[in-house]
Amino acid sequence: MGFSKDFLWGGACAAHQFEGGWQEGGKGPSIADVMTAGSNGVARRITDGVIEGEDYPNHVGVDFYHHYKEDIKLFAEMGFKAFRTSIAWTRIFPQGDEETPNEEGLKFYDDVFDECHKYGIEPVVTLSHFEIPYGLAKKYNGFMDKRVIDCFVRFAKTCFERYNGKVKYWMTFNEINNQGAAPIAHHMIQEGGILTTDDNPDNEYMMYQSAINELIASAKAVKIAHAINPDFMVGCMIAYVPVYSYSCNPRDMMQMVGADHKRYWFMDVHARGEIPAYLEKYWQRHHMAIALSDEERQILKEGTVDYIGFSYYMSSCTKSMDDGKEFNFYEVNLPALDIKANTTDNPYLKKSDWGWAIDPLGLRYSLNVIYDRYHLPMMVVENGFGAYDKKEADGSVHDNYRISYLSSHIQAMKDAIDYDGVDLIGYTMWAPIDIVSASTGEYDKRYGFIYVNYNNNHEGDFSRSKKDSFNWYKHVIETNGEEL
Ligand code: P53
Repeated sequence: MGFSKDFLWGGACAAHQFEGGWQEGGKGPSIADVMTAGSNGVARRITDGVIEGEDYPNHVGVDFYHHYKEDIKLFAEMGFKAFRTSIAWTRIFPQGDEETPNEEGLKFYDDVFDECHKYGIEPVVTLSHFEIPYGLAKKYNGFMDKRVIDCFVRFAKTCFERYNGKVKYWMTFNEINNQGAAPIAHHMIQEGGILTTDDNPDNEYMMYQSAINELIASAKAVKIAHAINPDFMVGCMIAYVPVYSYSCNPRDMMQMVGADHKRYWFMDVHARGEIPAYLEKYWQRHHMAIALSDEERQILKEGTVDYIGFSYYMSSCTKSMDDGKEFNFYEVNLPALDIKANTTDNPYLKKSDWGWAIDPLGLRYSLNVIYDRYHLPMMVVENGFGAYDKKEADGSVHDNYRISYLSSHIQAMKDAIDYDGVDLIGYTMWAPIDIVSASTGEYDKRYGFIYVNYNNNHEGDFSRSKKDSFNWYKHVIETNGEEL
């Protein structure tokens, strides 16, 4: 009973949010390098190149680039079995479309992965985590151009070959489905490298076209990975925010189905290799001519994923709009960005300071729904609690709210294993060390077990210290999740 003996306990970060060193070792600019800092409730802006005087928090991150030995040592002290991070694409291909990779960038990740293995930590690697080269965005409008598929595949193949023997678990595109909830500029730029604006009427079409191109790129990468090493496990990465029906009104229930279709078709393609019928119908009805050849459809079929990686932070809730003739409205729930459509507060749940509904049982629900649908192994590759932490005069941080969030979610996973029999292979919480928030670009939205002395006003020396949750998580891993 409980978690398997070889369960992958660990933590997850993404290169652009914690490495810093944005121009070191020959690195080129990524899309994250032209994103300004926002704040709670204020979205980040994308600038036309790097403009002097603007605040770009990802340029420095929390300086993992120079602290990786110290940080990995702290992860090891907690007993991590796995560490999920991403490879910054622009360290390897600075502009994105070069023929040959940048050796200095490749060497950096050799060092990071070697450091992990020194402590018996298994690296779990995302290839593209909101870090598409800015060069590809500028020159090709990102994944709108099919040539960018080849750029990604070259990047993926380079990594598979180079880190064969050091990395076994891979993911292709982080939270590829966020752009599906609502084709807003922020997500389209972040996930597809498409330099668009919120008022562009072509956003929805572009979102579908570029997402399809990303899925083709992902499928090609999966095939290449297995040819290089049949033991490689290549997964997808979906932002799983289950949508609940507000009531038992059949209209609300159908609204829920429609919202699910908008968000999760990406997972259907990744796992089943086919465009779901509801999506083909949607494209037809809305006269969207999506370029997808028979040959590409075949690639999708042949490049299905080995496991489902997903993030879980919150659930959302939807209510039908009585004027609707069809039940496929957009569903989004990003209150921190003040984006809300057809979602409604769930009266049974409390929220974080950023408006994310706290719902541990929703994780058990999600594990069931996903497992029932695909029967594939699953990994919860992100789950965590962003909060304002208070550092006491003696340097301690009493983050019992984080412990309570994480322990209730781990209990939910345990129940899903013990009662529902789902196949869960790992849990990498987000994020073991404080880093820059993706949605708001803040330092003060903290997730870590490890406190980083740095804040929104760029004050601090990046020194690391342990919060109360550090020893708590260490004990969780020691007892293999038995004592929460
Ligand atoms: P931040 C939206 C909804 C759920 C997760 O988010 C999301 C997003 C988009 O921001 O992102 C993931 O930092 C993402 C990470 C991110 C983390 O969740 O906005 O994969 O890069 O940092 C937490 O609080």
